[in-house]
Amino acid sequence: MNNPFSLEGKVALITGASYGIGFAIASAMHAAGATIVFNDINQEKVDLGIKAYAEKNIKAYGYVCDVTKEDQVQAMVAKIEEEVGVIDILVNNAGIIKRIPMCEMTADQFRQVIDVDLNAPFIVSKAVIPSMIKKGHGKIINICSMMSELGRETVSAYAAAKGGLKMLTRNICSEYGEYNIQCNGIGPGYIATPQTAPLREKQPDGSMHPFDSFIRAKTPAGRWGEAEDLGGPAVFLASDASNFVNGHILYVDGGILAYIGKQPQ
Ligand code: NAP
Ligand code: GCO
Repeated sequence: MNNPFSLEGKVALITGASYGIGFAIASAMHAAGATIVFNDINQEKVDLGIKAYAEKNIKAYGYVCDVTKEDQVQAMVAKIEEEVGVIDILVNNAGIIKRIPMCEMTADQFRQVIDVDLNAPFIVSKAVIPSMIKKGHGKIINICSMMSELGRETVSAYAAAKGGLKMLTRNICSEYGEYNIQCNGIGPGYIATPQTAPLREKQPDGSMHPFDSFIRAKTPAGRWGEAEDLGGPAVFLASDASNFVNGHILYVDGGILAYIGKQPQ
């Protein structure tokens, strides 16, 4: 019986994957046999990514593309199909966050977050689905968030985008499931990457950032997640092992969504 978790012979595009969560997911998919394709917003970041993959003995194909620009995305997908092959697995990973109190956030700042975190997954998914239909199968994995379920101060745009991304995931499942395309989400908890670095900075007196202590108290595991913690769940959702899993958001959060938080001692 074939290994249902194998990604041998599959082409995986992970957006925004020069580093961080995207890089860890791409590395895990490579270990499962996938050919890795990634993009980043400028050549310098793509070159950094190619070097970082090479240091792990991964030959990755890198493309410069701003995922919010439909013309760039269409051109990138066409180039990938010509140079590497039809995309079997898409991970909509590229994302930004702006931590600003809502009433101090400009409409343009709000729109920028929605553009990358919600509009871009729509644009990139729309670009890859036609070839997936022709090929008879496809996997789309949207990187959602705990903020697909919960809010907190200063992340209104991000939570709105990630909440919308949860429903875009369910809608792609609904519209394209009949073509053997599975669209699911991964909802990471708090992961130690450049995106959350400001929340973990040591204080001037050397103490932990208050948010760091807050998250550790809210996570049963008592720790931040590592980007590598997302690799296995991503391989599962990219593989034949999940062919009857569709429209599901898999939370990889150390249990934070299940837990009221450490009680006072
Ligand atoms: P990160 O370290 O900030 O990396 C984000 C990546 O997306 C970077 O490579 C960035 O490229 C790229 N990107 C941003 N805008 C782009 C655009 N318009 N076009 C192409 N690439 C673009 O973030 P991360 O922590 O790895 O997060 C990755 C994903 O996981 C995001 O969707 C994030 O919302 C989500 N997430 C993160 C956490 C967490 O705790 N870290 C938890 C839940 C969900 P540049 O460096 O060139 O800007
Ligand atoms: C924040 C964090 C979170 C994480 C993640 C949690 O400021 O609250 O950046 O948004 O990035 O999305 O799942």
